[in-house]
Amino acid sequence: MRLRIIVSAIALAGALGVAGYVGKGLAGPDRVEHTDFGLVRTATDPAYVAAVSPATDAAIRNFRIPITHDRIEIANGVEYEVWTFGGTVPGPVIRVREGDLVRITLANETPMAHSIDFHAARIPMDKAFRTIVPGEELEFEFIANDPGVYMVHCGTPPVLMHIMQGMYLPIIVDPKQGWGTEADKEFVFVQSEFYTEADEAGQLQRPDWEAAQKKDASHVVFNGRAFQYKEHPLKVEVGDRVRLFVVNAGPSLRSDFHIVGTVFDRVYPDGNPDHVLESVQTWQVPAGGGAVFETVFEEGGGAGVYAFVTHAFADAEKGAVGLIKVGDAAVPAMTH
Ligand SMILES: [Cu+2]
Repeated sequence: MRLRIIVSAIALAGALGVAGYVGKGLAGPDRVEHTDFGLVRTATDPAYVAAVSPATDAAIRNFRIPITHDRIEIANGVEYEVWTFGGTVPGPVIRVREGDLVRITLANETPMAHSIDFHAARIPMDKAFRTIVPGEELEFEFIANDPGVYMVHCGTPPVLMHIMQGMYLPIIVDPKQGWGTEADKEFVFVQSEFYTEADEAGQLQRPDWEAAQKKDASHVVFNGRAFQYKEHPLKVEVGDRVRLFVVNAGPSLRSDFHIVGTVFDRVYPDGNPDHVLESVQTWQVPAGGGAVFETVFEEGGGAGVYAFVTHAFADAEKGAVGLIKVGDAAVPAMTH
């Protein structure tokens, strides 16, 4: 057990950072970090914070993840009762480095049974990913030995229901040797779909189990809300190298990830740099998968507005479209 010295220090996450309460340990081999996602929620107003900060140099990382039931807006004027990790959909971004010891404390603060499944972990599911009852806490740990970007989700049956209700988050495992390039900006996109129908009053949406079984989504979204980055474009500078961590939470649809107006310099399927592909137009991220995409918005042709989409356009039409504003471009009025 290397967890010996913990120096408590409060540091609210930066404007771009991972939300949480962070206590940092001393430098050296026992560097320890604590993050409680119950204390500060990831900002979602006016849009879920897609920009991510670099990982700190901690080697042991403790995360407390509360499970909650909340009401959020999944599209303009569409409120929905969701089940969450950390109060938001998706839940908070977790970022660690290859080789880090990751310690999870899962706290079920809801009236029903839930669980958590880390795709980045090699760990017996019957222990770490077991379902916990209301009020119960579960602790487990793993070493993040596989670099990439991964889905984390509730695995309690019916899993389709727990995922369509919002129970997922991304985890980034930075490669030990780095990504091979210097990114100027980094963003996380979690694609997912909702299956909802209006209640009798036409106000609150409720889950549509039949539609979910037929994969007939009502909304397909990046980071939990339809069209949010079309209304609030992400901003980068001309010449920036942009790295995108894309996770497809599903529960059932694929993501054919594409940026209108550029070609990806690099794509790392599963987010592992050993899998590098070069000059890619569109890459499919399967439900339950992830990939890292990089592109440079070059000087010259760079300034302007670019759209990121799933190129499965029946899904893009339901909300999975966003904009990246490069330099001082005016954002034109666009239809979906
Ligand atoms: Cu659940």
